[in-house]
Amino acid sequence: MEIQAHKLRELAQGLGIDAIGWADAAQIPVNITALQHRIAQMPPELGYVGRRIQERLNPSLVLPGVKTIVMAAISYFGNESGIEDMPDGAGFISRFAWSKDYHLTVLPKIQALAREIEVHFGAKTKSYVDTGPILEKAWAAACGLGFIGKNGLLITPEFGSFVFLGSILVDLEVDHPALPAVPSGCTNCVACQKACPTGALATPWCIDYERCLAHQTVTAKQKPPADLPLAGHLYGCDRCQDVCPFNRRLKNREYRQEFKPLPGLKYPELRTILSMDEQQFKDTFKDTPVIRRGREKVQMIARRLVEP
Ligand code: B12
Ligand code: SF4
Ligand code: SF4
Repeated sequence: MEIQAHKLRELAQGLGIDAIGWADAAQIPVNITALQHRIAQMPPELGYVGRRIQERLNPSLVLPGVKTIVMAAISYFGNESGIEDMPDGAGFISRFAWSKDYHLTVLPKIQALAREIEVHFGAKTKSYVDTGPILEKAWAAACGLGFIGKNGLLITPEFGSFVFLGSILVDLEVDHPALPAVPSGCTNCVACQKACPTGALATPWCIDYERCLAHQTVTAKQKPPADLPLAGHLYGCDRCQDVCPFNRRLKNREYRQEFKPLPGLKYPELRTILSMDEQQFKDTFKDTPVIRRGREKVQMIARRLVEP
């Protein structure tokens, strides 16, 4: 049996998925030498990417008999300004963390689509959002959902880069070929490289992980290097996306209900963050990605922002 492309699209649309595509699971969409080179540059906290490299390069180790990788994109952008309007004394939380954790909102949609694929087509599936051994950006590009920009992110022509990606491995083929690749829209643009406050994008497409504030404020275990400017960022960073022309033209989009910013999450006051005890921290960030970072590390960054 094959998956009918039109039915797959219909199921995805019914679940609120913004874009869907698929690719032949046997055609690994990365240059293996480049990938290994990049993995060798990753800091220890991102070591998990390299540890499961065999699975990343061979999806049949994840789902035996896999024929197709289905990739989904869900936009989380809405009509709110970014760090440029942040008041004095506040710290910036990245857009992806203004609402309930995407592992709690996006993953259930991807799992629901996987279940529909199983029921309708008698397939076996395995699905992930973020945490699986899947090169999600590269597969999304291979599925024709968008191109990888100089900021290192998957950019869709319609929804820009503020999208979460989800992947479904399926042991069946689709009855239509993959969508054509989306040509790079970066051309001579260097807006993201210029906007990066730390120089982490000095080499386009190859983010300097140690200099990236997303890493330093979300995943790093140690204090950020003393000479690295934090530029107001408390948790995550959106600068290389906010300036991107593919996102700038999205202005005035209505938020989807599940991604509406929760009160107090966008520009929290640093003094308030620093005065929080464990219970107050939990009450404020409950169910959001910030809770995974833990109070001590968030306060460690807040302290740096208050006393640079
Ligand atoms: C590890 C990780 C991180 C790390 C490293 C990021 C990175 N660039 O890989 C850190 C902590 C820094 C991070 C930050 C963020 N992340 Co992150 N992250 C991941 C994760 C778990 C794995 C990524 C991975 O495998 N990297 C492997 C390395 C080797 O990839 P790479 O650095 O891009 O290297 C490639 C390029 O250099 C490329 N390359 C080299 N030369 C050239 C030349 C050309 C022309 C091209 C096209 C490519 C190219 O080839 C290399 C090999 O493929 C994915 C989820 C997943 N399972 O995929 C989410 C994911 C990539 N993250 C995501 C998000 C939202 C973010 C943040 C925006 C969060 C935030 N606001 O703070 C930031 C963005 C920072 C940035 N500009 O990239 C989303 C991205 C959605 C999208 N539109 O692309 C993902 C897909 C999660 C999800 N399921 O939605 N992340
Ligand atoms: S997320 Fe911020 S620090 Fe990281 S590359 Fe983009 S602009 Fe630079
Ligand atoms: S800001 Fe410009 S160079 Fe950077 S990803 Fe967007 S289009 Fe490409």
